[in-house]
Amino acid sequence: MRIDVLTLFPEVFEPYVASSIVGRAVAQGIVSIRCTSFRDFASDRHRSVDDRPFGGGPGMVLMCGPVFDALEHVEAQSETKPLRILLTPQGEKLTQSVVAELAKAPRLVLLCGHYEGFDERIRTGIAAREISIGDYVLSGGEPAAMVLIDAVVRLLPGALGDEASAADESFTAGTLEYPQFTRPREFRGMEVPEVLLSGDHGKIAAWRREQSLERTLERRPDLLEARQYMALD
Ligand code: 6GU
Repeated sequence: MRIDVLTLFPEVFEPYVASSIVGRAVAQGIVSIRCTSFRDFASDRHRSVDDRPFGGGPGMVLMCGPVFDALEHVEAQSETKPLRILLTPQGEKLTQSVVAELAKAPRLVLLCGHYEGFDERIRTGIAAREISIGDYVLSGGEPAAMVLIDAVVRLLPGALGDEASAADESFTAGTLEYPQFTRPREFRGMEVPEVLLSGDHGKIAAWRREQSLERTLERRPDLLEARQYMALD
C-alpha cells in the first residue's frame, strides 16, 4: 500500500512512521508513506497557505490553491487511483469496520485540515471521504491521520509478526481483550490467575473468553448488542 499525507506539518509524521509496527511495515516494504507540505505549493513569496475568511470573522482559512496543487502533484506520481480521505471533525466516525475497508485500498491520500477550517471548495471539489476520529476537537487533522495510518497498517498482510494477532484482538472479534500476564508469577503481592499456569489449553481458552465477555458487558455493553454468540458464550 502507498499512503500520501498532505499536511502543513510533515515533520510531525517522520518519527511516528519510523517507529514500532508502522516503522517495521515501512522497512519491510509493506507500506510506503510519503508526506507532502501544502506550503511547498504556495504561490506567493510569503508561501501563504491560508487567508482571512470572506464575510469577516475570526481566524484564517486554508486556501484552495495549495491544497489542489499538492493533491494533483502527488496523484500524478502513480497510476493507481487513490482513495482520498479528508480528516475533519465533521466526518464519518472511524471504526474498525471503516479501517478494514480502507486497508483493502492499494493507495490512500490523507488530507489534514488545519487552523479554523478550510475553504469549502476543497470539500466539494475533491470528493474525498471525510473521516473524524471521535467527538472532540483537535487543532489539526495530523493526530487523526496518524491514528488512521496506525489502525490501517497493522491490518496489512505481514505487518504484525504473528498473523493470528490482528484477528484475535478486541473489536475485530467484537469484544474487548482478556487480561494478559507475564513473569514474575507474583509481583508486590499480586498473583497471576492460577488457570494460566495450569497448562490446560482448553481451560485457558474458556477463561479468556469469559473474561473478555465479562469485561465487554461491564465496560462496553454497546459492543455486545450487535453480536452473534456461540453456544459456549
Ligand atoms: Cl479528523 N480533525 C480535527 N481537527 N479534529 C478532530 C478530528 C479530525 N477527529 C476528531 N476531532
